[in-house]
Amino acid sequence: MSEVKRALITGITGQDGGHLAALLHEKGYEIYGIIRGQHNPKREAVISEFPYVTLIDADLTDQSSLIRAMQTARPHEVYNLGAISHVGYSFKDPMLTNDVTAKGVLNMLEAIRLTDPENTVRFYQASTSEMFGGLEYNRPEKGYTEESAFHPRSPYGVAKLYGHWITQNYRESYDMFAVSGILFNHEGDRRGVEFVTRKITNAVARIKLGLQDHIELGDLWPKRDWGYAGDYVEGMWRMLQQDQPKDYVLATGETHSIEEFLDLAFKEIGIEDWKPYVKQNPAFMRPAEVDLLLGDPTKAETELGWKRKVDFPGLVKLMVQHDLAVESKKI
Ligand code: NAP
Ligand code: F7E
Repeated sequence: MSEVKRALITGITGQDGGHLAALLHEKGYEIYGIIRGQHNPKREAVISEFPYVTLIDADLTDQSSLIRAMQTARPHEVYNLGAISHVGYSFKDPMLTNDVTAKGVLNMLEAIRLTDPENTVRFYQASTSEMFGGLEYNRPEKGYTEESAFHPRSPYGVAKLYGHWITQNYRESYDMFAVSGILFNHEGDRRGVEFVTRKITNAVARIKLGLQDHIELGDLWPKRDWGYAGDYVEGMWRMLQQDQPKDYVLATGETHSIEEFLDLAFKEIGIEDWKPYVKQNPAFMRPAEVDLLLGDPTKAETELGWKRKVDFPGLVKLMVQHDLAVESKKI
């Protein structure tokens, strides 16, 4: 009988950590999740929703804690999803972003190397479309691919680019099975309310229920390639099941503005003109913006057999309906 596969997930309290834990559980994995802080407010929620996950106290900035996590979990696969992941916040705390989102990747890779002399552990790094940066002169017509040039526009994007290159460097230097998924924006019912899609669907639900009368946002013209997070964790897993370690873009191949997201979200509650409900607030604007992101997922579709299932209207509907259900329980 073959051994049960063990996975270690950093970022278990985040959006993707939840989707990935559910997916790996379905696949029969023994799952370990890294949680940080002596009083993490999300600890109880993770325990109650994912009772099959063994939580390990560790922090991406503390390498000794990662070594202990490796010794406890003895994983076959490590998914490094932990990060300071909010682009706007990364401008406010660039040093911490660097420590967690950049150096944290190196801490995790070294912890693996030190505890895995047989070199059998497979490593997934959560890279991002923010490494491309938009910009007219750096934009391929059919969307960014694994070969496109990078031009990050935020401390977050710069930190992620370090994580991307150090992962590639460990693959080339030590023959590790270490890969990066270059994922474009993915959203859903687990998305944090600090991100624009969930902020909108949460507000739309509350406006419908009479719990608030408007929403304050930053720039509405940027465009993103928005998919559903549940589809994307399947792609992460597939990357670690390949014969060869390679990097892959996961994207929908479509791009939409925040205005288009607002259109669909408000239509879902029967409002055709959202403008009276939206106020612009410079506090939510960034020192440098990524104007447009569009990914070309051809390599993942061809080699991994991966394709997104939820389309843009389906994503907006799913999120608004979820928030209506959650917010109506508060009345
Ligand atoms: P998320 O919801 O913001 O979750 C981030 C996770 O990182 C949380 O569990 C957080 O824990 C953890 N974390 C923060 N600082 C840490 C530290 N010092 N040590 C250990 N863990 C720490 O992010 P997500 O949307 O699930 O994204 C998962 C990963 O994919 C991230 O690396 C993100 O940058 C990347 N990514 C996301 C997208 C997207 O559209 N969602 C696209 C491309 C790449 P706490 O709960 O304790 O704060
Ligand atoms: O912003 C604009 C904002 O914060 C999207 C992360 O998961 O995806 C995410 O990064 C756009 C930007 O996501 C508000 O300026 C307007 O143009 O939802 P977001 P993001 O910056 O694209 C990438 C791929 C990641 O890797 C990241 O980890 O929306 N925007 N008004 C706003 N954004 C926010 N958050 N809040 C606003 O009020």
